Amino acid sequence: PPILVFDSGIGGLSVLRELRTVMPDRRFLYVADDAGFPYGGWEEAALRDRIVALFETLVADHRPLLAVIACNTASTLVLPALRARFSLPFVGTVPAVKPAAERSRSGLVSVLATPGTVKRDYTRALVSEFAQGKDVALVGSQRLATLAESHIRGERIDLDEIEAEIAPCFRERDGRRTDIVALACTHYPFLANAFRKVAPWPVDWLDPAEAIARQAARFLPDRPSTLPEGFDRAVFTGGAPDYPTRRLIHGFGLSCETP
Ligand code: DGN
Repeated sequence: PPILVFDSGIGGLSVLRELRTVMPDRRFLYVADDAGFPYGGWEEAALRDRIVALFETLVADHRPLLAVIACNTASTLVLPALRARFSLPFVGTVPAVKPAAERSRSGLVSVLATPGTVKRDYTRALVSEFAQGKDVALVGSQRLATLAESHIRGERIDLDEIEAEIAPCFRERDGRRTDIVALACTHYPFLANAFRKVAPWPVDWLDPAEAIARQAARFLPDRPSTLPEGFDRAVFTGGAPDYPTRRLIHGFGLSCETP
């Protein structure tokens, strides 16, 4: 059985990449709920119901060993419901507030995410629990996940637009400046080079994918003796994806399927 990696789109591939490095002898099933993309603007109860309903089918059809919710917008909302409903282990991706706060020397930290993740009670609780004494800006962008999707597909992206989206992350107080920006949407690591190009000054861009992969590996201590034959697969809830998406998916060594 595979490890299921779930996102609203192709951003979770940034997590899949690290999962494969840490667990090279596992099979993966990548699920993109592109019919629901983007998750950032969804009403909370409706999004929770949608994801739990999708997992009813996914768990019944594929019997995964473990599921990685490679999406902050979903993880900050739906993990308790998934864990209550299904007996397999779930690993989530939630904003890396604690490591960002620990690593910052200036005390000015930003968390860049979707509007959904930024407004969650869960995210607010992380900040009050783990970033005491630090000045944390929660920055929600409606556009960046879509720009990342375009960029990953090889389309041109407008750097001025990216510059405007990340501008609120950069703050100055009493001669101190933001020195860490946590990437709290799995789409954003694909834009990291663009972010570096347009940032007003250098900062650490914190990508939690590797830590998530190591955490997932701890749930599966026994390694399979041989890798089962065949390809890792990708499933899109919106039906057959367009050509650039298929090319990208094949580039990740995944075969494309419709559910
Ligand atoms: N990749 C998702 C996340 O980490 O929050 C969200 C992308 C989206 O649906 N807007």
